[in-house]
Amino acid sequence: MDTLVQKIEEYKAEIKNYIAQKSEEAEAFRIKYLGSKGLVKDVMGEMKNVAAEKRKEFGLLLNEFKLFTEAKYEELKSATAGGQEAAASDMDLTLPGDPLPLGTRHPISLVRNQIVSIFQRLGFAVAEGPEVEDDWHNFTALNMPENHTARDMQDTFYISQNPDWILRTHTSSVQVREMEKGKLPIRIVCPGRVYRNETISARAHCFFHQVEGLYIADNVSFADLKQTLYFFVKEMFGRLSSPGGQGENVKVRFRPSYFPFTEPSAEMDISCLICGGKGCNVCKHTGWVEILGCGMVHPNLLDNCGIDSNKYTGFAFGMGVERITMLKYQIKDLRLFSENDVRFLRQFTGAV
Ligand code: 2NL
Repeated sequence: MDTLVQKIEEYKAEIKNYIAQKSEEAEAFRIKYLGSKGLVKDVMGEMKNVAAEKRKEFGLLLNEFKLFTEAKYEELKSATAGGQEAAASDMDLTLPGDPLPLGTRHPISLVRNQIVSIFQRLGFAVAEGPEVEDDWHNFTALNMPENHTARDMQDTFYISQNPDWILRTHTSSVQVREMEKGKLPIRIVCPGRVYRNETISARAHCFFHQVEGLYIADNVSFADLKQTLYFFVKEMFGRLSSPGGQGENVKVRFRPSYFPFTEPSAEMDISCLICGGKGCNVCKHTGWVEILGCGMVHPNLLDNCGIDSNKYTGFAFGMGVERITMLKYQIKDLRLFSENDVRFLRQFTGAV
C-alpha cells in the first residue's frame, strides 16, 4: 500500500510537469495515462491487492488521481487545439516589434520649403497655379514677343489637343494671374514645377522646380529688391558651415542681364560655398556662383495685366530650386533628384 501511494505521488509529479506543444503530444499524454492500457488503469488494477480495511482510503486516493490526470489532459488539449494556439504558446509577447521604416522629405521639398519660409517672414504670401497654362499667361502677358526663342517648339511642351495650351515653362504665369486680379499691393512667392523640352543630362532636365517672387506697390525700387535678396542669401547660405569656411560672410554681387519681363534685369551671384571664393571646379575658378535672376517688372507687363504703370512699380526674381539644392549639398547630377534612389534620398533625413 505505501509503495503504491508513493508511486501515485511520482506519477502526479510527472503529470504536473508534462508539457505539450502540439495536439499530438496531448494525445500521447491521454494514451499514456488515461488510455485502456494506461497508467491510471494500471494503478486501479492494484485495488485487488489492497487490504480490505485500506480499500476505502485507497479508493479515494485513486479517484483523486484519476480526476487530477483528466484535468491535466483537458488543459493540454485546449492549449494545443488548432495550429495557431500552438504557435501562440511559443510566442514571446514581450519582445519589441519590428520597427516601421520612416520616410524622408525629398531634398527639393526641403529646400523649397526653406526658400518659401524665408520670404514668408518678410511678408510674402504663397501663390500657386496650374501647370498646364495658356499662351497668354506663360508668354504674351510676360512681354515675350511672338518669335521669342523661349517660345520655340524645342523648349516648350505643347498639348496636342490645343495649340494654345502648354506645360508652363516658369511660374511667372502664376504671378500674371495674381496681377490680373487687380488687388494691390502684391507680395507673393510662387513655388512650383516647370517644364522645358530639354535632353536629360547631369545639368538639364525636362522638368525642374522654381520659386519666383513678385512685389508690386507704390515706390518699389531696385534698392528694395537688393535688400530683400541680401536677406534671402544671408538666411539661406550665411549660416552654412561649408568646407570653404564662408560662415556668416557669404558675399553677393549683381551682374547686369536681360529678361523680357524685367527692365533693368540682373543676375545675382554668391561667393562660392565650396572654395570660399578662391576658385574651384564648382565655380569654374571664378570664385562666384549664379543663384538667381531678377529685375524691375517691365511696365508692359503691368499694362498687360491692367495695373497702372505710371502709379505702380515692382520687382521680381526667379530661382531654380535644384540649383540651390545642388550648391547647398554639393550634388553634381540633376538626375539624382528624379531617380528616387533611396540611398540618395535617405541622406536628407532631418536635413534643414
Ligand atoms: C531665372 C530668372 C526671373 C522673373 C524671373 C518675373 C515674373 C513676373 C514679372 C517679372 Cl510676373 N519677372 N520673373 C524675373 C526675373 C528673372 O527668373 O533665371 N530663373 C530661374
